[in-house]
Amino acid sequence: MRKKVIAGNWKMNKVLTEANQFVDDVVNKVPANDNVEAIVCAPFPFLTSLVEKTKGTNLKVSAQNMHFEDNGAFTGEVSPVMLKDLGVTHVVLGHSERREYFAETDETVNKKTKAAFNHGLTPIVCVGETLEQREANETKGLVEMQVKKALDGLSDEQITKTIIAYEPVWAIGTGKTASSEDANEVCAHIRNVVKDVASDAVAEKVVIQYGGSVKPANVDELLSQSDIDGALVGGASLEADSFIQLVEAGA
Ligand code: G2H
Repeated sequence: MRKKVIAGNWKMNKVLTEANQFVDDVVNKVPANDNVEAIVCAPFPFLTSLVEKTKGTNLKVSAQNMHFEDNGAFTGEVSPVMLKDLGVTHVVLGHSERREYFAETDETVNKKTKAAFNHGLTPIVCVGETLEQREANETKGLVEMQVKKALDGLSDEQITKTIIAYEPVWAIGTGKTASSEDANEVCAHIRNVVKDVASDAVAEKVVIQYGGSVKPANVDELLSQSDIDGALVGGASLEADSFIQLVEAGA
C-alpha cells in the first residue's frame, strides 16, 4: 500500500509570525502513522524557523523551489546544499507557476530533480496541462513528455522516491477541480509512464499526487481513486484547521 502524501503549498503567502503560528497549531495534530505524510511547503525566509519547530515531529518542511547548482554567482538563488543544511526534507520543482512566470523548463526541472537527489532532498515534481492543451486532447502526451524529461537519467531507486504531482493548470487556484475520474485517469497514465521508464515495481511504489483546488470537501473522493496517492494543496492549506482536515483524510 502506498502512503498518502499531503503537502500544503503556501506559495507566496504569510509572514514569519503567521507561519510559526500555523505550525504551532498543527504540529501535534499530525497523525503518527505510516499511512500519511504531512508536509508544509513554505517560502525560504520561514524554513529555518519551521524546521526548528518541527524537529522530532511528524510534520515535514519543504521548499517551493531551488537552483540546481551547489553554489556560485547566482544572485537571488537558493541551492540544494543550503536547503539540506537547514534540515529541509522536500522541495517542490517545476510548479506551473514557476514554469509560467519564471521560465522553468523541463530541462531545468530535470537538473533540479537530479540536484535534489544529490543532496538527499525528496523532489515533488509538478506536471500538468493548460486548458488549451486539454481541449486539444494533448493532456496525456504532454504529461508523459514532462514526466519522462523530469525523470531522465535518474536511477530506479531515485524514481521510486520521487513524488510526482499532477496539477492541471486550469484547475489551479480557480476553484475548478478535475473530476476525480479525470484526475485518476491522468495519474494512472503517469504510473504507466513510470513503468516504461523504470519498471512495474517502481511504478507500484511511486507516489502520485493530484493538485488543483483540493479542499476538505473534495479530498476524500480524490484520495479514494486507485492512482491518486495524495494532494498538493494551495489555497486550502493556508488555514491550520483546513490543512489538518486534509491530512486526516489521508490517514
Ligand atoms: C496548485 C495548488 C497547489 P490550489 O497549484 O500547488 O494550488 O490548491 O490553490 O489550486
